[in-house]
Amino acid sequence: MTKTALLTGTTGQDGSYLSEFLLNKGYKVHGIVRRSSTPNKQNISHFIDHKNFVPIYGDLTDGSSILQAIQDVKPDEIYNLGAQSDVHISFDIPINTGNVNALGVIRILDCIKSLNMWDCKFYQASTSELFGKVRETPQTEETPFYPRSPYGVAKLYGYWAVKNYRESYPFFGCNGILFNHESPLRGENFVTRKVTKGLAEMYSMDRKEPLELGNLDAKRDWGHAADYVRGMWLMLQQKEADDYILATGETHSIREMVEVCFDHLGDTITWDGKGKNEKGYNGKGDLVIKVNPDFYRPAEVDLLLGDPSKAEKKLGWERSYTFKTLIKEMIETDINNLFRKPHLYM
Ligand code: NAP
Ligand code: F7E
Repeated sequence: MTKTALLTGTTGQDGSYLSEFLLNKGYKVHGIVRRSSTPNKQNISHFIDHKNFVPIYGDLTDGSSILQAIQDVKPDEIYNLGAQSDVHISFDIPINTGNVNALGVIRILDCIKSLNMWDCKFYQASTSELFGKVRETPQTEETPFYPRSPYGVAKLYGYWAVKNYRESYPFFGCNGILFNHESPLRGENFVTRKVTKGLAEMYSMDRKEPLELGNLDAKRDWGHAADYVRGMWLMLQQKEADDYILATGETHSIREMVEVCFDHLGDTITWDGKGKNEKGYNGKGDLVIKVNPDFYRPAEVDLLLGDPSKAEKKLGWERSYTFKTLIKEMIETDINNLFRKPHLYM
C-alpha cells in the first residue's frame, strides 16, 4: 500500500533530499511550503511536478494551517524539518526562533493528540547543538545537554516535547540528534557552502576580494545530507520509537575544511597570524581568507564529535560519503553552477 508522508521544511536542504528519497520509495509526499515574496522553491523545482508530490501552503507559527494539513493528509509519517536553522541569526531573532523551533513542535504534537492520530509516526529534527558546551567527547545519546544559543535552547524544548509525548501517550516519535550535514543544497550562509561557493567564484570567475570568515578553530562533525535523510526514514521504520545520533565520528576545524577545499582546487593555503588577525594566502601569495570578528558568535560551540554506533547497530545505518568526497562534490557543483544558464524557478 502507498504510504503517505507529510513534511515541514520541504524547501530546505534536508526537505529536498528527504522528499526525493521518499518519492523514490513510492511514497505520496505532501510538503508544507511557506508563502514567500521571493523564490523559495529552488530546492524542490526538480520534483515539484512529480505525480506523487503535493505542495501545501502552511507555517509552523500558524497552528490552524498545521491542523488543516494533518487533517487533510492523514499521513502515516510526519517529518518535522522546518526551523529557523541559522544558529548565529538566532541571537538576533530569538523569539521567532523559539516560536518556530520550540512551539512549532508542540503545535504538531498537539494536533496529533487532538485528532487521536496515534498511528502516525513522527520524526523531530533535533540537533548536535543540544550538546553545545560539550561535557564529554565523543557525544552519545547519553551525553548531557548544554545548548549555547537561542537556536539550541529552542531545539531542546522540541526534543523534550517528543520524549514527554512518548512517555505520556501511545505516541511513536523519534528525535534524530543530527550532527552537521551538508551538500550542494546547503544554505549559502553555513560555513561549508560559504567557503565552497566563495572559492568557486574566486577560482572560476576571478573574484578578487578575500573570503571573510569567523572562528576558524571551531570543530564540527560533518556528513552528507543524502546519508542523513536515509537515517531519518530508518528511525520511523522500527518497531519501537527511540532517539538516535547520526554523525560520522570524525571532527575537523573550519581551518582544516578550508585546506581540503584548496587541495581540491589544486592549490595550497598558508596561514599567518592568530585568532581575529589570522589571514590565509594562496600558492601565489594572494590574500584569500581573512578573519572578520562580525562572524564570531556571542557564545560558541567549540567542538562537536558524534558517536553514531547506536544508529549503526540498531538501524543498520551507514554512510556513503567521506568528509573529502562531501567537500569535493560541493566545490565541483558550485563551480559547475557558475557556468549553468539561469533558469526560472516557481
Ligand atoms: P534549512 O535548509 O535551513 O531549511 C529549513 C526549512 O524550514 C526551510 O524549508 C524553511 O522554509 C522552513 N521554515 C523556516 N521557518 C518556517 C516556518 N515558520 N514554518 C514552516 N517552515 C519553516 O535547514 P536544513 O539544513 O534542511 O535542516 C532541516 C532541519 O534539521 C532543521 O530543523 C534544522 O534545524 C535541523 N538540523 C539541521 C542540521 C544540519 O546540519 N543541516 C543538523 C541538525 C539539525 P523557507 O525555505 O521558506 O525558508
Ligand atoms: O557554523 C564557524 C561557526 O553556521 C559552523 C545548522 O545546520 O549545524 C548548523 O549549525 C561553525 C561555527 O553551522 C563562519 O562559528 C566560522 O562554529 O556552518 P555553521 P552550525 O552553527 O554548526 C547544526 C548541527 C544545526 O542544527 C544548525 O541548524 O563554523 N564559522 N566562520 C562560521 N560559520 C558561519 N556560518 N559563517 C562563517 O563565516
